[in-house]
Amino acid sequence: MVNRARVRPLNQARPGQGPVVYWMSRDQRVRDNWALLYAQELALSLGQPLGVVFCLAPAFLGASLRQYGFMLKGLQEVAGDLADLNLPFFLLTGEPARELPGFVAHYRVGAVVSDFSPLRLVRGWKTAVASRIGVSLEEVDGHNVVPCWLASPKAEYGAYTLRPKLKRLLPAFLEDFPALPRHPVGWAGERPEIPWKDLPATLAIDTTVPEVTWLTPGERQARAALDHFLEQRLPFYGERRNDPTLDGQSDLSPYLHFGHLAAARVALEVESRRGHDSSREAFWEELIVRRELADNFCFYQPLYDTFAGFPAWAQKTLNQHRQDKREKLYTAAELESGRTHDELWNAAQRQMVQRGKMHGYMRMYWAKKILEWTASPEEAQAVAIYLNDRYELDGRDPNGYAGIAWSIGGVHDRAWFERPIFGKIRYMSYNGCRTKFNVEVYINQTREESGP
Ligand code: FAD
Ligand code: FO1
Repeated sequence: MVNRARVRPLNQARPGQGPVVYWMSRDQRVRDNWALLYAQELALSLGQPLGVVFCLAPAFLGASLRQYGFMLKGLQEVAGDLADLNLPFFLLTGEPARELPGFVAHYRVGAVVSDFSPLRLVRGWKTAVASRIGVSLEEVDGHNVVPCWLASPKAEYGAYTLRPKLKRLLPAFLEDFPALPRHPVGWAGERPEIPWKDLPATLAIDTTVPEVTWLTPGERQARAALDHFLEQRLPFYGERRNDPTLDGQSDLSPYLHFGHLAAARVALEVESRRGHDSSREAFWEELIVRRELADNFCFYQPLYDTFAGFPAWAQKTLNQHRQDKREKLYTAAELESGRTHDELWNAAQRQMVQRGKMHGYMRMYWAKKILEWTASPEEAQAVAIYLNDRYELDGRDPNGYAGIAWSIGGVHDRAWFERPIFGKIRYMSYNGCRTKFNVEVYINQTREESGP
């Protein structure tokens, strides 16, 4: 049974007669998917067919072919796996607020189940759909181990305030997933063919940011990447994760962002292993505390991508330093092309543009330098979000809005020694990086990555 504490109603309607539909958006997977498992339980209790629908929005927070290509290949694998379970997969294209109600009416759907995202755009879709369909819309948080609205009733100050709440609730929510049985009731209506290969062209997707080739999308590849991380990298994560010249991170974020892999699955696997406690602890802090803190931030702070979303102390100190002289000023275009005076920063920018995944340690330095080299914190945050969401495979994610707000606006951080421009926002320097890792090696590596 799916823990009903993971489920919350988004309208007052009750499930009616008719097929049950899982409106898939964030958790784009068949295995380990609480929203899909709950939708099936509901369908079985009503003796109804079950279908899965994904609505392809024509534009999503600056996503380009790089992200849509990765996502569509993953969805094609989902459609195939669902078919093997007697479950149809429907791909709608257009604005979800319009397409979903049309779909519900056309197939006389009796109940809709959705997964959870705290992003304003997605919440706007859900609010519109909830009010336009005459049947129930329920939301299931299968992205966080502890449902976001249960972990805390408010925006947390930092990891240190959310961590004890998660520790207390985790035992009840970190549970293994049942396998999804083949659905006994067949879907009555027709199932339109999905023109997978011509979709990008028909969707007029921005193709200026090419797909990556070093990472293969989909649930199976995500599981393989998890196994590789557990065997080869987890034991050294503690000491290697902050050295961008090493492959010390898991490289799981694109799979977690698109939901090809459940964070709870990663947590269950990490917990089942023994030894390397400091590495497992360090990884746990990022995977569970930092990631669920980011959803907490976006869920309770709707202004998560603006200056107003910064804590009061940070707004105050940044305001006090608005007039400070900027030694360097770069436009968004100069920053995007990685043509600054700082070779280390340029290397990080190059890595993001070419590889679609900047090293986690460099993201902090990268964002903080944008604050230093632009005319205002607002411009810095806007440029960082634009570049992050345009080039990162894992972009357009609460982790990104929280990461950028941490770097530029002190979110989930504390005040540090006051200095020009930054005020009391934590500062990071080129020389500081030199004490942490071999800067030349990182710079040369990213040059090689960009190829000839
Ligand atoms: P690992 O170190 O292997 O971590 C495993 C998982 O833990 C990650 O996949 C992620 O889900 C979580 N995690 C790790 N670090 C953080 C963190 N600081 N905050 C929240 N969760 C974390 N992450 C994104 O997923 N998308 C983004 O767009 C993004 N933008 C960022 C921008 C800035 C300025 C900063 C400072 C951080 C950003 N992060 C973002 C967080 C972090 O850098 C990435 O999650 C991480 O580098 C992804 O690589 P990985 O999966 O190999 O990380
Ligand atoms: N979710 C959808 O329901 N429909 C989309 O068309 C869609 C496009 C998309 C493109 C890039 C990307 O990074 C995410 C995208 N998502 C889409 C949303 C995603 O699945 C997550 O819900 C959020 O990004 C994180 O909350």
